Amino acid sequence: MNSFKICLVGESASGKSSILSILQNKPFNQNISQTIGCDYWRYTQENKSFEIYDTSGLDKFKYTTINSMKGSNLIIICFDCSSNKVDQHVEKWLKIVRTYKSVTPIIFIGNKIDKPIKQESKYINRLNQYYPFYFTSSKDSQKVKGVFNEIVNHIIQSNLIVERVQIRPRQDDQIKSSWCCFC
Ligand SMILES: Nc1nc2c(ncn2[C@@H]2O[C@H](COP(=O)(O)OP(=O)(O)O)[C@@H](O)[C@H]2O)c(=O)[nH]1
Ligand SMILES: [Mg+2]
Repeated sequence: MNSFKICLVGESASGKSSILSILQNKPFNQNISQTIGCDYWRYTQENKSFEIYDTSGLDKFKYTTINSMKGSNLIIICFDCSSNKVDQHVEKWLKIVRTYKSVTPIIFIGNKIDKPIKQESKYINRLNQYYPFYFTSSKDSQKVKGVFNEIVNHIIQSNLIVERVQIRPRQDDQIKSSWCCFC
């Protein structure tokens, strides 16, 4: 497989678009504009092509976000480490992703490590036993690129990638009916 689709999801303002723009060699921007629907960027590295989908965490774009996860080889759930609602946000997005992408590998990026962390999260420590976690700050471009390279190498080398699968809700893990399936 030479083409990989990676989808960035997570709460609004967690820094998804900032991470993507750092990967595009743009400088950190405190006033970065909000993602409308979904953005897309494609790059090639060592004969492999990567498509990165940057989604919106806003409720009004929820259908676009769910639809953007379709066909992903990897889903990255991004969260703001400095938020005092970090557990709620991570739980919410994990539930959404597991509902619609039951077999796609999931990894987490905790962003904004340049800011003070409110308190250590037991919930995240527990999740860390089951999912890979990476931590970064969009203010540190080397760190963002390093983390992304690690993720890409990790997923390719460890055969974590599964074939692209259709969005299908898990029977045992339905969430609110307002989240729609685009099978
Ligand atoms: N301090 C700090 N601010 C960040 C970081 N990443 C993003 N931001 C800021 O957080 C806000 C939301 O970022 P954005 O990338 O639009 O988040 P998105 O909604 O998840 O795409 C913007 O003001 C960014 O400049 C970070 O690592 N550290
Ligand atoms: Mg955005």
